[in-house]
Amino acid sequence: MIGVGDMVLLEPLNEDSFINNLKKRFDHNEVYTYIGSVVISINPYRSLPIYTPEKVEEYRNRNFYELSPHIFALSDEAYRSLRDQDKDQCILITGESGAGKTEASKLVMSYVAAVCGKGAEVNQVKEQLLQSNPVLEAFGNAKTVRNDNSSRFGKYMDIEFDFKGDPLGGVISNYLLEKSRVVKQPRGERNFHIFYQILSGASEDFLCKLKLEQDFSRYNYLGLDSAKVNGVDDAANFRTVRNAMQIVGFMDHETQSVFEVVAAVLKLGNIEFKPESRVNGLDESKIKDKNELKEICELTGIDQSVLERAFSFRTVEAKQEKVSTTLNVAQAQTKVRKKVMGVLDIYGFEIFEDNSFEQFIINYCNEKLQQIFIELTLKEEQEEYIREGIEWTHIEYFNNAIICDLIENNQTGILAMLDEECLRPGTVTDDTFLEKLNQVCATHQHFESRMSKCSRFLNDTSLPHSCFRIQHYAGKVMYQVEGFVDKNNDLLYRDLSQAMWKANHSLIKALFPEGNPAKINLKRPPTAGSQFKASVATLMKNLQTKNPNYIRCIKPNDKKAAHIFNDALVCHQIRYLGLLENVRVRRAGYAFRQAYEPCLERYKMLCKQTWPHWRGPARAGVEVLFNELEIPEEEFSFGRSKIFIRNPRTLFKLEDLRKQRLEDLATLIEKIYRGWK
Ligand code: AOV
Ligand code: MG
Repeated sequence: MIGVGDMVLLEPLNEDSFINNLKKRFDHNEVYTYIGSVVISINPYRSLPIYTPEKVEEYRNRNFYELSPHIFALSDEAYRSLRDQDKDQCILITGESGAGKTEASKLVMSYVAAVCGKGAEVNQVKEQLLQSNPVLEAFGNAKTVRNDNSSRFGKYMDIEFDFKGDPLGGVISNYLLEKSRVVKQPRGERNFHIFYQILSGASEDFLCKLKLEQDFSRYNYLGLDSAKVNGVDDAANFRTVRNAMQIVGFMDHETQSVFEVVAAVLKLGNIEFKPESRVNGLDESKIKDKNELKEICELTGIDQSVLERAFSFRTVEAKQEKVSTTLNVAQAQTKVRKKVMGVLDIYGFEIFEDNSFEQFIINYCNEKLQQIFIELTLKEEQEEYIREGIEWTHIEYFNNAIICDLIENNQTGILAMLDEECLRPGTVTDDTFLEKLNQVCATHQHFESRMSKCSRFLNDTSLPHSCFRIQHYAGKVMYQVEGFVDKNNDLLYRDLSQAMWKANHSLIKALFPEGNPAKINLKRPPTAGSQFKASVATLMKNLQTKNPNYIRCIKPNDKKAAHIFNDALVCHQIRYLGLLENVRVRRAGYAFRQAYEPCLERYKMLCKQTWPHWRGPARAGVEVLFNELEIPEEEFSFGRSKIFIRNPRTLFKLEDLRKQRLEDLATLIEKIYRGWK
C-alpha cells in the first residue's frame, strides 16, 4: 500500500499530512483514497489501466476494505447492499468543474452493468443505459475554459432493478441546461459538441440533405477561435453518437428529425436583421438574406411567411424543455417494488471571468449538494451519537445552510427577489433587481455589493456597480446582474411558439406544445429560477430516502494536465469540501450501526444461547452473542436502540462466520436428505 489508503488511519492527522498522503498516492498512480466509506478521487488527466475487466473481477463480491481503494469497491458495495439488503442507493458525486464527476459516474455505471444480471434481454437494457451517456453529452456538454467536456446540465439517473438485482431500465432527469450557450459562448469556449460533430462527421450526402456546409466558419454560432479541441475527434464522436442513438432506441426517422432541428438551429444563427422604417413611423426589423430562412423552413416544414412574421416583431432564442426520459421500462412491470440506484452527476462549482445567471444556478446547486453531505455525514452522524447516548466529542465544521438560505429563502432569498422583480408591473431591469438585492441582503455575511447600505464594500473597487458577490462555500464569485431578469423570465413570445407549433415536423411541434392555439394558457409560466429551486428540492428529498455513497472529486491542477499536483489548489478543495472534518467525525465514530432486533436476527445462529430463539430483550441477546464470540470491548458500544461497531473488520468477521455457518447447515441438510433417500 502506498501511503495510507484510508485517511481514518492517518497519523498524525492535519492538513499537511492529509495533502502529502494524497500527493504520494497520486504520484504512484493511486488516485483513490478513502475516508471510511467515502471515496476521494483525484483526476489523473490520463487513462490509467485500472478499469479493465480483470479489475472488475478483482473487486467483484469483495469486502470494501479488502483491496486497495477504488471507485469499483464503492460501486460493488452499493450494488450489493441494494441487491442483498434491499436498500435503495444513491451515488453522490461532487467536486468542481473538471474534477472528474462525469467520468466517475460513467465508471460506476459501467461497473454495475458489468456485474449485474446476464442474458440477452438484460444485456440490451445495460447497453441502453450506458449508451445514453454519449447522446446526452453530445447535446449537453461543451468545451469550457475549465473542462473540455463540461456538463452544462445537471443529470440524475435512477437505474431500476428487479428483486434479483437485474437491471430493468433507467429514468433520467435533467436539470436546467445552459441554453444561452447556443447563441453565445465566452472566449475560448465552444458551443455544444453536437454542432461540431455533425459538421465534421456526417457524410457529404447527409450534410447536403440537412442543407449544411462542412466549414465551421460559415456559422455564427460556432465560436471560431476554439472550434477544434486538442485530442477530441469530433468526426469519430459523431459516429459514436449516431450509433448510441440507435441503441437507446431512436428510430431512423426520429434521428433524422433531431438532426434537422440541430441544422435549423445552426442556420438560425446566420439570420441577420436590418431595421426598416415603415410608413406609419414604426420601426420593424427585416431579414437580410432570405435564402437561409427559406432553407430553415424547408428543413422544418414551417411556413416561411409565418416564420418571417413571427421574427419581424421580436428575436428570441430557441427553447428547450426539461426532459424526463424513460429509456426502457422493461416488460417485467410487475407489482413487485423496484430497487433503485440513483446516480447524480451535476455541473461542478465554477468561477469564470464573467459569471451570470447560469453560474449562479450551477453554484447554488453545488451548495445544496454540500448541504446534503453535511446533513448526512457531519450533522446527522453527530446527532445520532447524542440521541443514542454514545460518548462523544463535538467536531466543528462550517455549515453552508446560511448560504443556501441567502439564495433560496422564500421571503428574503435572492431567487425570491428576482421572481418578485420579474413579476412586478412597471419598468423592470437588471438594475432595479440589483437595487432590491442591495436593500434586502445588505447585511448578510455572505453577500457583498458596492451599492449596499452596508458601508463595508463602498471602497472595494474590485466590485463594479453592476455586480454582486457571494461568498460561496467553495469561494467568492462575482455575478454580473446583466441578463438575470430575462433569463429568469425565460419567455418565448407567443407568435414564435405558435409558428413552431404549426410546423409540419412532428418533433418541432412536440417541442412547443404551448404554441397550440387551442391550449392558450394565460397564466404566466413559472420562472426558470423557481422551477430549478423546486426541482432541486424534490431531488434532495428523494436522495434523503436512499442510502448515500459519496465520491468527492478533486482537481489536481488548473491546466487539464497529467502528473501535476498543485498543493495549494488541492488544499483549497479539501478545505471547502470539509474533508478533514469528515475524517475527524469518522475517527471519533463507529463505522457501522444497526438496531438490536435485526442484528440479533442476522447473527443469532452463531451462538448456542441465542439460537434458535432468544427469549429476552434483543439488546441482551446481542450482548450474550458478542460475549460468546469474544469481540473485544473497545470494538463496540451499546446505544439506546442500536449497536455501534467501530471497525468494519469486525463486521466482516461476523459476516464470514455467518457464511460459514450457513454452508455447514446446507451440507448437514444435504446429508440428512441423502440418508432419507
Ligand atoms: P466534471 O464532470 O467534474 O466537470 P469530467 O468528468 O468531465 O469533469 O472530467 C474532465 C476530464 O478529466 C475528462 O474529460 C477526462 O479527460 C479527465 N478525467 C476525469 N476523470 C478521469 C479518470 N478517472 N481517468 C482518466 N481521465 C479522467 V463539469 O461537468 O465541467 O463540473 O461541470
Ligand atoms: Mg461533468
